[in-house]
Amino acid sequence: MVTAAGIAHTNRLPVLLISGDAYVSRLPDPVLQQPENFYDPSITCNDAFKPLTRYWDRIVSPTQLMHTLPQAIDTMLDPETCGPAFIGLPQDIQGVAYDFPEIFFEEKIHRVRRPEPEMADLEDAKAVLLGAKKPLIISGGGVHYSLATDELAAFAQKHNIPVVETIAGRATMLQDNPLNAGPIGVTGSDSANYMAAHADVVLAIGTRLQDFTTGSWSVFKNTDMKLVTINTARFDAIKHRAVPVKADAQRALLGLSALLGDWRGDDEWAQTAKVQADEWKALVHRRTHPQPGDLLPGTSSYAEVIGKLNKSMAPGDTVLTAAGGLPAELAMNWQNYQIGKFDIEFGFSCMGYEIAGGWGAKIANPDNDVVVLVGDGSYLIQNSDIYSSVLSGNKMIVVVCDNGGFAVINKLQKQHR
Ligand SMILES: Cc1ncc(C[n+]2csc(CCOP(=O)(O)OP(=O)(O)O)c2C)c(N)n1
Ligand SMILES: [Mg+2]
Repeated sequence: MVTAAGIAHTNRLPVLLISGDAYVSRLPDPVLQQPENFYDPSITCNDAFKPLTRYWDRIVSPTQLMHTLPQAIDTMLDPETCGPAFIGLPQDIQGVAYDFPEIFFEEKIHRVRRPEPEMADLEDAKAVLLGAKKPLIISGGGVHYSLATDELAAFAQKHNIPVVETIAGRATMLQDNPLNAGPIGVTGSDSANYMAAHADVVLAIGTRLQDFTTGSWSVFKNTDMKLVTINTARFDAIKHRAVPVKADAQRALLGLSALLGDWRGDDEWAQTAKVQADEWKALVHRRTHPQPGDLLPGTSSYAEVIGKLNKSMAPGDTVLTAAGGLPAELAMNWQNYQIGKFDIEFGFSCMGYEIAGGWGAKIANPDNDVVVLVGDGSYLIQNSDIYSSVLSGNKMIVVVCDNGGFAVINKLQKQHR
């Protein structure tokens, strides 16, 4: 559960974690599986969730639930604070009765908020963009979370700005959009990284700009590059001396577009994005269609598997992976024939997410197929999840790519000898 909390925290996913906790009375201490902290008896195992949750509480009186449950729910649903919430229920308190008021159990429909941008922030962002010769949009996972993919495409087209995608932001723009310059970063494309290297203004939308996106800040080569951000979270919006628009991505794109009016980015620059992306697509085609002599006889490559999947999946089908060599291969080689329906867990790149994640994706998309890509190493720690998914009647397709071990780790070990 702690690992799951970490993944949810990093990827900003709402999860409510409820766990038993040590006796508040301490009379039966120590009970089985109670590690006992020597210097602070109020610390229990559950304190391990604190760095990995957005809301944490230990219920030492049932009355506290009247405050804590609404706080936990709202924390998970607020786009700024969204992430896991934790509630610890000590063993003796679980047995304490309390006459809750009936009103507490009334059904409540929650609406996910869309924070509006402040005009002053939009004006600042506009001023920077108007000075841009080579503007570039980085589209992150927040664009998906905000359901802002239509607004992204409209904004990019109206203002003639090339777009590159982070891993979480993959499939926010269709592949055949001439402004789509590919995935950025360490596991990204030469085209996107070329654009990032030359950009003078970067508009980063719904991204926390993690190291695989920025290549540990090596992808931007223009020392005068200016960063504008759109993010619901202040924490992300103000990173790296950005000019921040702290707002929902959809609302901010609409607001900024209205302010920019007919302003359009440079045609030659936009054309560069297309030339670069076409070169990249040719390379992807070559990688996904190995020629005789490229591979050992009788073997296949990750890229080839991904290329075949990409072609064979029906609209509405989801592809998903998390750890090993597959995230990079999928991020690089996937062509966005549809928006979304694509999930690489790369906040942690956590082995163990794949099949459980696919199971969740199937629950969310019961009418379509979910294809889970998993390495042989990751498969070893989660094959029993398949059993659970079958028991619950959620069919998924699991593609196990067996390269005889922890290949990515082996490669890293050898490279850094
Ligand atoms: C829970 C967890 N433990 C350890 C790691 C570190 N790790 C990353 S990839 C990997 C090996 C994965 O092997 P496999 O699934 O066969 O993929 P391959 O590297 O062969 O592509 C390990 C141990 C991790 N990402 N997650
Ligand atoms: Mg392997």
